[in-house]
Amino acid sequence: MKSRFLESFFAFLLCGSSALAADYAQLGQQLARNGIQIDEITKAVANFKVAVPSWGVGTGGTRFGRFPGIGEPRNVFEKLEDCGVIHKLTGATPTVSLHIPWDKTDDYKALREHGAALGLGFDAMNSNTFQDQIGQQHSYKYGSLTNTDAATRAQAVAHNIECIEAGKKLGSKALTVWIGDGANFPGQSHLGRAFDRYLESQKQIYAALPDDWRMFIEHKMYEPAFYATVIQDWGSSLLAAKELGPKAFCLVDLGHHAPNVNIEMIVARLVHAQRLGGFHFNDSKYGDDDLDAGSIEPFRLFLVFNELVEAELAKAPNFRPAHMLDQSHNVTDPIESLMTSAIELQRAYAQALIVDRKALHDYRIGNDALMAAQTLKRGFTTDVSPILAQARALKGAAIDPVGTYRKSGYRAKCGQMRPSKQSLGGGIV
Ligand code: RM4
Ligand code: MN
Ligand code: MN
Repeated sequence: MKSRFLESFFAFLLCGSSALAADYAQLGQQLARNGIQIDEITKAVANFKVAVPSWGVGTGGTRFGRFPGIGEPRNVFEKLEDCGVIHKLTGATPTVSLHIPWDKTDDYKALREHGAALGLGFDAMNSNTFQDQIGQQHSYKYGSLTNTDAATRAQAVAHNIECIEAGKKLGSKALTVWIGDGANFPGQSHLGRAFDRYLESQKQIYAALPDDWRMFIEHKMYEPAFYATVIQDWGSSLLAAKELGPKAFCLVDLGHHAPNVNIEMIVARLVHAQRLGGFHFNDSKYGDDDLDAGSIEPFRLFLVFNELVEAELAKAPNFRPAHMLDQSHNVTDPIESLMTSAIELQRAYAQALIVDRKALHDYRIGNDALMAAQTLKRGFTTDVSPILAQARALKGAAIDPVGTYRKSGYRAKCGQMRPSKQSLGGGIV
């Protein structure tokens, strides 16, 4: 499907709304009473961007099974088309993050052009050494970058360098490295030596990074390794980033922590260390559930954005976090989930932006815990939906993205144009 097709599909559905004008004016008056100019917030929200994960536009699955949706994209070119729809309707997702080899193609130039025609660029490249590929010489069953076998480590290093090379052709500027390496049993692995091997491998990948690239080190507490994961927490991630050099940063995936961990606190510390590289936004109830951002714990998301706004206002050095979604959609239309998630991030951002920072500061200094908490929470409890809709309207995106998408019939059309491949396997994507 070419971009002109997308234009014709949605153009007639992008229209103004008198209800929005009234709601926006009313919220504007309310915020003005606290000295906040609504148009400034709308402008900031309109500038907010988040990358869509290519692996998120197909229907996800669990290790128990996968229930495919209608008209799923069958290759990376079709994935980009769906990403184009998400951006067209939200105006918030101008980039896509690819996963290699899932998105491998022999014509990256054509892929880049295809993206450009859809208004899309490329965010961080993701390597995959947590699965074996057909024809692969050495297995990652017992680890990749930290494998005890040097040839296996070398193969994993080479794969990451291949991802950088592909990314260069696409205009990407970052490599995200997440490995599942670890142990299922106490005693299985020497915890210290595994980390040493990790650093040794990562140094080789780091050496291949172009000067204007960044490496994002993504930690995850467990899964697939259930006893000990080599890069299991932000401490290990930060140690590695510091040892590797100034182009290495830590990536926070919201689903990769122990239950009840204070993630906004981690964000604050990484900002302080000048090593916050970016996020994989999603939500979770129990583990790495990869549910839609803001669907389970919107207050937590708000608190994370509160730290980001604090850092932005303080002009924290080296503060340039990449925003990316990392979700798996098992029971919803992925396009709808991804649009909704991008909007939830903008909501959390807007809510954090309207917090009365001066009052909050004064209450903190005066040790008025109750009023400090209430001042912060007022941002969260304010319905900023008119700001989000106005930001979209200004950009020519849809006031109601999901409604517009449903009316368009895009999914049904995909069902006709993309006959499904029979697949009964499990798997994360
Ligand atoms: C991992 C992690 C990575 C993602 C894979 C698919 O749990 O979140 O970011 O690349 O899943
Ligand atoms: Mn992730
Ligand atoms: Mn994950």
